[in-house]
Amino acid sequence: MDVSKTPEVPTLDDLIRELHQVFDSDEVNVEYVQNLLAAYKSNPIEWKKFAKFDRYKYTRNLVDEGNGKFNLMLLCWGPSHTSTIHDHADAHCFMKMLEGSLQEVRFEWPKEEGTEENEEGMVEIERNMLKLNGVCYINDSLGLHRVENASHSEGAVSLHLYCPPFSACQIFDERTGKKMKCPVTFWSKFGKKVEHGSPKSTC
Ligand code: 2CO
Ligand code: FE2
Repeated sequence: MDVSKTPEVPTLDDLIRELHQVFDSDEVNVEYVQNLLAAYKSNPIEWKKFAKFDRYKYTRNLVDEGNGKFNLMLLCWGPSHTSTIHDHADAHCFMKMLEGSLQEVRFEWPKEEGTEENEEGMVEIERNMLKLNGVCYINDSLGLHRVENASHSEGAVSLHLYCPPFSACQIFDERTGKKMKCPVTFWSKFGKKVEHGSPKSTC
């Protein structure tokens, strides 16, 4: 594979095929993956079957398990839906907009609990607007983030790739920096709704 050239990625199936190839190797070339995701132009016909919304909370919808190397999922954000501030469990996180737009707010890792520096709450580093077909990347060394659908009327859909896959992350209280472990659950897998036992926990 020549990583200096980005191949054409006409369809979502092509994108998934290319991603399988890249993540076959143990080294992740972040820039190459970003370029691949950017090369795919969102076509709703190809991903509509995975896009399942909930009224109250954004949903995670598993698209592909990447041979155990990565998880590819669609996140569906209703108007005003927002995530908590969270980390990415030592994984690479790539994110591409498929519909609508989202705001990403980045934060520094909080100082130790109970110290004076911690009293001001969490420190914001930057804000990025993610527009249709745009791509962004984060990992724990770059900080934490919260993702928000700032629109009060329009939904948004984003494609996320996590490598390696993870089933729990940490969430943070913006005011105190206090952290909690939180499971990462799916609303649907491969286009089929997951039946949640109780409690229906997701962060
Ligand atoms: N990591 C968040 C989640 O899976 C979404 S924000 O983009 O990484 O809920
Ligand atoms: Fe995230």
